[in-house]
Amino acid sequence: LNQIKTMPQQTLEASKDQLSGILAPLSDELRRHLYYTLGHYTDDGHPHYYYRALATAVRDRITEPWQATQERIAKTDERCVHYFSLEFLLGRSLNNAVQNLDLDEPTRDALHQYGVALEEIVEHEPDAGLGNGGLGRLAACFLDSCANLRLPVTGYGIRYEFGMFHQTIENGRQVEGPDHWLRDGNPWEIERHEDAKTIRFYGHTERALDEQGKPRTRWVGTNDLLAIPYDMPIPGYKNQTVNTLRLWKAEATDVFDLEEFNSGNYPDAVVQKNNAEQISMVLYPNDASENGKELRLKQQYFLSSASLQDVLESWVAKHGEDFTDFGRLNCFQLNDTHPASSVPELMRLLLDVYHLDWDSAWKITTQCMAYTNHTLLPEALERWSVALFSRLLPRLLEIIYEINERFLTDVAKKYPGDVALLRRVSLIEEGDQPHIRMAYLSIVGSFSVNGVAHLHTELLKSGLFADFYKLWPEKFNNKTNGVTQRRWLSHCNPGLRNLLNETIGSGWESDLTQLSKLIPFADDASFRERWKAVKLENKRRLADYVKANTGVEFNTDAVFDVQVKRIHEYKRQLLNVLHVVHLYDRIMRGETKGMVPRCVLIGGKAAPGYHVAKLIVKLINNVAAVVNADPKTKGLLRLVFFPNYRVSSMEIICPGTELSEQISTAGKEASGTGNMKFMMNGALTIGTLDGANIEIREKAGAENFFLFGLDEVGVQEEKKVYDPNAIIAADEEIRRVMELIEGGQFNEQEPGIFDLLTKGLRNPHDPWLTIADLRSYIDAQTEAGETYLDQEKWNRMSILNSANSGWFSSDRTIAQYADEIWNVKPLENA
Ligand code: B1N
Repeated sequence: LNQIKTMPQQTLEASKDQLSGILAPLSDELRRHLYYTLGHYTDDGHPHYYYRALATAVRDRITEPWQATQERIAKTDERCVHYFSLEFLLGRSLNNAVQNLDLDEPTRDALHQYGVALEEIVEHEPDAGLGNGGLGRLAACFLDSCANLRLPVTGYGIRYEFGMFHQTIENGRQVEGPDHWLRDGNPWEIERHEDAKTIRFYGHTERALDEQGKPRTRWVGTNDLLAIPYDMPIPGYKNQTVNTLRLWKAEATDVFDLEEFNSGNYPDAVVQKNNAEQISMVLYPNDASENGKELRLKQQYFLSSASLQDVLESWVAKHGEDFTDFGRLNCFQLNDTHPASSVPELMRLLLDVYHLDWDSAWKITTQCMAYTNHTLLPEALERWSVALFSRLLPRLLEIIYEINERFLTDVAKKYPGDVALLRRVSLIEEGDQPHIRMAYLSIVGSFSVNGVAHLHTELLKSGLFADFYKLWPEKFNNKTNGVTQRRWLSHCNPGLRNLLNETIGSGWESDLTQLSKLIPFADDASFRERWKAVKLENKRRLADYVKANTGVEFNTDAVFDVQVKRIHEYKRQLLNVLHVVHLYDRIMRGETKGMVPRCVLIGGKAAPGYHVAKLIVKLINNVAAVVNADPKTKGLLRLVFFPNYRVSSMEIICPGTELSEQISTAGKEASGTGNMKFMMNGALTIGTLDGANIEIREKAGAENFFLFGLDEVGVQEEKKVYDPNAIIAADEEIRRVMELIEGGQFNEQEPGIFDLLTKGLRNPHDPWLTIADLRSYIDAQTEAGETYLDQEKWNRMSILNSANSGWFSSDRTIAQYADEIWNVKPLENA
């Protein structure tokens, strides 16, 4: 190493050239890694070792374009983007890399020598479950699209030792287990100890004059730890571009406290190490809710500080301490308010470390920060207690106070005398225990604020952020979410991929709008047959998967009706269950005329502390047990709760789905992204006018979407008069459904356990208005069922959904971020 370090630049370049010729054909590399890297004889290879060896061989193939891309990014005089997110829900990487590097054939050939199939090997990769749900998966789709579009974008996150918990079901209830995804090592990461950063907590601030006699603030007496970066490659699609996802791991500054160690106090010596490493130990499993824990705030600041230091240090290495162009050449996209401490932290670094004056630092900060909001739910809006903040991050609190003071002074100038306005927009919520409003801090510190679907952005402007919209209308914009078709169509649905390629060519893989070429084929009966055959094959695959994971048989003649997403009251899995109970009731009454056979699958994780969500899981499982055991339902109705739903299970579930359940209370689901995956794969949607459903319906055509329920305005109106008990009493079928559940049909052994749920449904203050939408939902389900009986019609609608899904590619979303927020251009080819 020292030899290389002292080599002159020319020799270094030359040795790189030599290196690039080192790699042998992939099959030799696979053998080499099995034997030399992993120490395994080729014939004792457990499939797990094939996975590791293959992943390593494929990663070697990424190294050169990765290095080349990073060098181009380092050299560019154009703007670069840094995407800050507490979550990146990547799922598996091997197949993605093989596909994007165009290594499918050599990979299969290489595995052939051992008589194993790629499909079998990829199963041995654990999901990188570094996220909760839509927000984390969106970040992963965005990275894929950025690399596909050759944009200079780096992701920054946390390398959680334990990702999203593992869910099992015992006696119908969710049981959480640890997800030790790194146990067998991670071939996709490169540790870069040399780029470690110091992160500080606690302590206090002091003011003193520096050598030039200028007043300076020093943050002293801190508790320090290290952030160690681990880089993961994000390969673009067949374009020689490889971006970086940099994930930080927390470590103690010194592995052992030597004094403690030498004095024989061995256990105490490791305390510091353990405390430090806690910060990146586990992902908080709360989706769309905050929990206010100190460790969570530590995680947030840890990410912000390490990542900002990283960008600033690279800047200084290249430009010296001249920050004139920093704001023009950098953009930080904040994925919700989780990394919002980046605003005061960038100010701190510019003021206290690089000694800029306030106005210059603030100008730079507001030139490069951009904020994406992902939810309107009040329980998810982050507020940190001032007391906690002042203890943990005293210097940042001072800076936040000063931002607030200057901001309120400006507002007062614009709206003299409006004290109520000042109180409303203040970054500090006053009260017994004052809190910092992280969303407001993000808005004030950013040049761009965006929502994630048209309706969501409109509601932000007219509701939650109305005062800020009035102050700065130009900051607000919409970026409707999207998903990557490389994973969510091409990779997960090879049957459909082949049919598409034969029919319209393969251009859709990097330009999804080309799917519109399919529209005329909706009227072609022979094409419809082929479409249906592909779906049938995917349904078989899904049925096998369901059988293997739950023991329940899905009949492929039935309509496959699916709702997979986090379990949350606003997503209304309860509404789905009520409909299943209604179908069961019809079957028991013998009223099955015109009823289409249905297999209903529900999957998702409940936050461990969310009691009602966990009870909903229990209800689904109990209803499933009764329905599936009753001989009368045979051939007509099945219900399963799919355990441990995750990215890799969606890759099998989504292609086999025919009816996509998107049934949230209008105004509550910011966007949804599962809805888009299903649409691409030819499922029809049954849904409310919520989030991106509205845009899905517009693109698909109203006649190709099963709409039901109140819209957002209707929800507001209904809340004034809502009387669920009157609705139940007046509707015979709904009354029967409630009586079945309340009568203990599904909990004979455990009386009363579902009372909380049924009472909630009957409560006039039920915020989710489940009973208000139930009649309309049942009718829309009936219509969907009748449509399914006309297979020609159904398949036509299915083709048109897929053909019109081009808008929902994250390539489109990212192109809009690049043009309208980031102002970045694709990297030139080397
Ligand atoms: O973000 C997705 C949207 O498609 C979904 O509609 C939205 O619910 C989801 C705190 C969240 N919003 N907020 C979160 C996640 C973790 C956490 O700790 C909040 N997730 C969403 C992508 O835009």
